[in-house]
Amino acid sequence: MSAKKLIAGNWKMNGSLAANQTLVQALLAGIGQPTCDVALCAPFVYLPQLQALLADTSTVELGAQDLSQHDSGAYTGDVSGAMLRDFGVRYAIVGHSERRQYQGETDVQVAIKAKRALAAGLTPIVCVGETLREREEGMTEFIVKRQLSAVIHLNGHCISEIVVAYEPVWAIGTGKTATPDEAQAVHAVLRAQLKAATEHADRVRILYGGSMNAANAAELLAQPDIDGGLIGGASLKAPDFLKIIAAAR
Ligand code: 3PY
Repeated sequence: MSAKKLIAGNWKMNGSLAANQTLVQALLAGIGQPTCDVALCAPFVYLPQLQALLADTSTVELGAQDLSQHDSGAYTGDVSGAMLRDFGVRYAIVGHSERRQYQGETDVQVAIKAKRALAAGLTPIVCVGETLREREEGMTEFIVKRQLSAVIHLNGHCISEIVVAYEPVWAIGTGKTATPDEAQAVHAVLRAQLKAATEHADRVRILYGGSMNAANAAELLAQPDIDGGLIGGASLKAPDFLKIIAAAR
């Protein structure tokens, strides 16, 4: 178990200038001195707005939801790690299942993105997770290990600098959540894989994502290998997100 938990909101493609301001102000008004690290992963276009809204606090850090696998050049529409750093971004989600599914991102691309993030001074939040069919076929361990293994292979000794997020695809946006035991079992597999790769595996935070909410957070976060959460829908509601942050001791 790593020292300090991390609760990161994944806003996905949600928000507006007005809604973001209301949400961030409500979060800052209620957050106090959290015992965990907190981050908001917002759409690229809103990062400057969030940077300004969070300028007077160090309690909430900024995250992006993706970054380019390239450094710079003729890649229309891409945003590089260095550009994100320019806006005070600390984290970048890579390999979210929605990107693997809708943008066809492969394990190798995800591993390259993690490498680019590290090189730019960002902490990649590397998502892994199995589909319902894979779970039913008993493939969960094989799938998550294959996804993480690509990242370990390319990032070598830097692997202790990443954050991992276990997000069962069947629990994303469906309201279904892995039980604490189911989640812990997969987190233990990931921890063991990290241990085989680095002596610093205990400091790698392994987040649970996939419909974590105010009602189930405490039980999930009490598991020995669950070091935080990557929160979808519940991160868009200040009272719910604040309850999850409070549950992360
Ligand atoms: C969810 O909770 O739905 C997520 O995808 C978090 O990243």
